[in-house]
Amino acid sequence: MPPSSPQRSRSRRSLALAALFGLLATLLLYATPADASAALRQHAAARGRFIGTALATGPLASETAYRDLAAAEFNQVTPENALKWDATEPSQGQFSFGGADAIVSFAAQNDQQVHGHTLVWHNQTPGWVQSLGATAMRSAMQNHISQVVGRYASNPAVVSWDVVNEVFDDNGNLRASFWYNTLGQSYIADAFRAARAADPDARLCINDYNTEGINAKSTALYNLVSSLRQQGVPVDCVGFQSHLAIQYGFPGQMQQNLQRFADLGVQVRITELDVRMVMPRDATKDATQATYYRDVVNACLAVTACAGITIWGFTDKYSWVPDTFSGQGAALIYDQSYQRKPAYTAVHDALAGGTVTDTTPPTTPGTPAASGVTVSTATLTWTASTDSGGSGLAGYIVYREQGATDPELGRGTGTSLTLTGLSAATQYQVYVRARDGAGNLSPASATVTFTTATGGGSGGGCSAAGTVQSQWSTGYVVQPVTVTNTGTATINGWTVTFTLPAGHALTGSWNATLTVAGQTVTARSLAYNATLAPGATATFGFQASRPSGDTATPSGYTCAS
Ligand code: G2I
Repeated sequence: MPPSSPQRSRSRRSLALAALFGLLATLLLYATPADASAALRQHAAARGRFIGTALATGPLASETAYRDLAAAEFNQVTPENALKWDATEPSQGQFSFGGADAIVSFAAQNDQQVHGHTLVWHNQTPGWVQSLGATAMRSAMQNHISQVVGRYASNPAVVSWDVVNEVFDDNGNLRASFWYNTLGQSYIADAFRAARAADPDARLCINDYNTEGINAKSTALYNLVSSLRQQGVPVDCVGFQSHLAIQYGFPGQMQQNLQRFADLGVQVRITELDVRMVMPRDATKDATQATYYRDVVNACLAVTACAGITIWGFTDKYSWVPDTFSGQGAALIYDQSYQRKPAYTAVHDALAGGTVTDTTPPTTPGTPAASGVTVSTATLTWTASTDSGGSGLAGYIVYREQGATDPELGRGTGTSLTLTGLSAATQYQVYVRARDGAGNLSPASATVTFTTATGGGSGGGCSAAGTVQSQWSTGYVVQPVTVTNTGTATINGWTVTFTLPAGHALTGSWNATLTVAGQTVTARSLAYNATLAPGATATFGFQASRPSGDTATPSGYTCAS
């Protein structure tokens, strides 16, 4: 470029500014000449994603360097602590939004979207909430959500919320928090409904850690999200915290895990990324850390429904890690002196990378043909789709045509699939959609209709029994309902029916798909627990509400296979 060009003279002016304004102008320089050195937010925006940081109110108020980098590099922010219950409602009905407002107005000034973290959590919640009885606790939760979400409902900067945070233990059981112990599982659905009522336009997320890879905890989360959505609970998004450590390895199958959630129809996002190490830092650890950052960004970029990545802070000067994990730290992308680390470059280069996002869906699969229809199974075969978008054909999903939401009946990678767990003597109208590696779904194929055989086949047979695990005046949890193959042949799918007393309503279920017609509940096996050898058992559970004072519980558990 000739020295006299306008571009160059703008650059000279930037240099002059640098002398005057120090760091701010240095950032301008970085942003001026070439795309390759643009800020993280510019590259992220070009990929249709956000790159964010958690913000702490202290340094935001007191440090220019902190503010300038936060503004220059990120197009999304999450208040690290300022929107938690202990900050916003320290005593009942006394709300304080000073810290949160400061972050929201900073974000608005800098064209950044805000993610609200977090409405219902077992940490950083004042003692007064924890000691309430069930009725008072439920209404305190609903009021808190209504006030906090309501305050920002008309603010265009605030676009999403962590409605519930960390509801699972690592083994996949629901965490025995004071919320769960007092209210049962129903607090989760109630929290989402309250948030939707307070801001119908906000995106509502469930957030957790150690759910990045495919494991027991992420599978429990997957089942919960699937079941909540089937019940019409407004869960729009799943957050994967991603507090990683180089000494523990990278989560297994992260991209596939994000994709399976995306296939439920939710947005996914990386919400609290950091990668810690055992101190002291060295170049080898920094390099390994950089690959973790790169791989997380690439996993998100490979999944169309992944909205973006929030890093849990940006400078090692301010990080929760050393306070929590003694002897560990250096988890972020800038060091304590605001110098970029290899992890910064890794995030930058991954966001700037040349991989073109595939937005082209595969072609429509052929009309499926049904064969081998039994009491509970049927085999479908269809002609293949093709994919030209670059990510390649990843497989097919079979859906049941049912109206507003069509449940998934199974998925596979080939052009034939045996459906299991079907109900006896039932008509099914099904269709197939192809899926590519980026999660794009093809149009639906034409449908095929078949009817399963009548039950009671040779050697078949199963029984079911339900145990009330806990109950309170207005509800109960039945766990487990144990399904036993009492026959002499393997069964491929079971259906349990039972009677719900009048006035009772299901509020949650797990490990089976439950539907209600009048007072009859039908629970169908899922792909992973449909097959039972003779004598083998599977379990599922559910929760229901009932009128106060009613002590009845469900009865008449009957199993068919
Ligand atoms: O623990 C890491 C994160 C896990 N997921 C949920 C996040 O909300 C959580 O964030 C951390 C914050 O980064 C810390 O800053 O949550 C911690 C508490 O649960 C936060 O630490 C607290 C300290 O424990 C308090 O002593 C301190 O007063 O931060 C408070 C405000 O600085």
